[in-house]
Amino acid sequence: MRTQVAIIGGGPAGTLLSHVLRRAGIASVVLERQSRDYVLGRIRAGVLEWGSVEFLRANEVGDRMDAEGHVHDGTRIAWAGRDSFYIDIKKHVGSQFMAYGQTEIQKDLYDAGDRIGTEIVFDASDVEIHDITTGTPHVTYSANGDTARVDCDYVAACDGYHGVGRPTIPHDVLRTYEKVYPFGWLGILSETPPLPDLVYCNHPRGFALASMRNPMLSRYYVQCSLDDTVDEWPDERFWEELLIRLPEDTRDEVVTGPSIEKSIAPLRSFVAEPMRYGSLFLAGDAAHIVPPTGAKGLNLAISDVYYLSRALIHHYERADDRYLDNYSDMALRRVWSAVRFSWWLTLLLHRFPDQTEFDQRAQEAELEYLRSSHFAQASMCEQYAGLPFET
Ligand code: RFL
Ligand code: PHB
Repeated sequence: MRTQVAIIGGGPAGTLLSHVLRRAGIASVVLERQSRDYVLGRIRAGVLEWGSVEFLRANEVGDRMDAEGHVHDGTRIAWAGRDSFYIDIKKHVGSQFMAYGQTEIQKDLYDAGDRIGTEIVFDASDVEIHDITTGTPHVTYSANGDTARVDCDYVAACDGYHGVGRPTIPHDVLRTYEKVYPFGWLGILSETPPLPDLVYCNHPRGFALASMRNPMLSRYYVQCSLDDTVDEWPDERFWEELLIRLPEDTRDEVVTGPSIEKSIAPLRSFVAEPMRYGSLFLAGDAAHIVPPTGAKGLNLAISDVYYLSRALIHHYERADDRYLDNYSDMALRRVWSAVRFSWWLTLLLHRFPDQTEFDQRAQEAELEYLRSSHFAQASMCEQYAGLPFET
């Protein structure tokens, strides 16, 4: 098989890239290790920056998002059981965000792919990248017991944190930066009406977050120990803990019910540089991970695809490699800014096992500053809403 761009990973980054390229007449093949149903069953992100919303719209995969997603002007923050305060993002920076599940975006992308004829191979195992510095790379994989080969001009590794793309880059070229946090997030989905706003809470017993997917689907999280298992958290315990951590002004509004999904995710910050090696480009979680506190992971995957698709389109349509050559630097500027913001918000809102009384008081002072200062709120809003894409 011969194509122009071989894409490894059929998550949001890989499928969006193949979709945008296909619209520009550039051929690609996506190799996804899992089945389509498996990918669609993973519950993950729920918040889209406006730049992500506009990029999806511009590529005609935004209709259902616009019909079913929920536009928000701001978000709530609470601490130490006090009443929450509203941070009005629209007022401070003129931007909004959209609550729309990653699962739904993934479904929209697969459906759009069926319509416009993008090529996705599901259940592709043993993917390997070859000759990445030669200018004539190829990728091999196994499917249905056979081995297949894809010859291509470029390889885009959109294969997430545990993929094969990043380890293909030699150790003496790749530089990685990592911070692991000493807790996880236990998340549940329940078919109950959500609170009207997202509410982020810092409570003495740990962080909590109220979020949503649609008018009858709520998403809630509580900070938990890394040793905890889902079995140790029956629904009754989850709801009891969530209600303790939520501020009084929101507690009474929460409608509880049986969970339909429950999972624990560890929190990590991670960046790999550079995001290009020879003909290989990394995009999305393959190159970077952020703790979910800032709601940035999916948005970074989308902005990487924005930069990479533009670079490939300029290469094929105009023989202009300026954006390809700048891809790593340009993408990493946005990545580091989101990594810093996600780290900062994680420090502000969580209780750390080794937190001293000094740390505690400094954290409270910062929360008070955020509550009372227009400037602190504007800075947070600018980053939560997402920095603009570079031209
Ligand atoms: P993905 O989604 O991991 O997709 C990678 C795909 O590659 C496949 N794959 C392979 N395929 C072939 N061969 C191999 N060797 C392969 N190895 C892996 C995998 O099967 C998979 O299908 O990466 P991508 O596309 O870069 O997308 C990134 C996002 O999924 C991720 O950043 C977000 O979900 C993070 N995230 C959030 N991001 C936000 O922007 N807003 C949020 O509100 C938000 N909330 C979250 C989150 C992540 C969470 N978890 C579970 C970590 C909340 C949570 C709880
Ligand atoms: C979610 O709805 O899953 C969600 C929302 C906001 C975050 C993280 C996750 O910061």
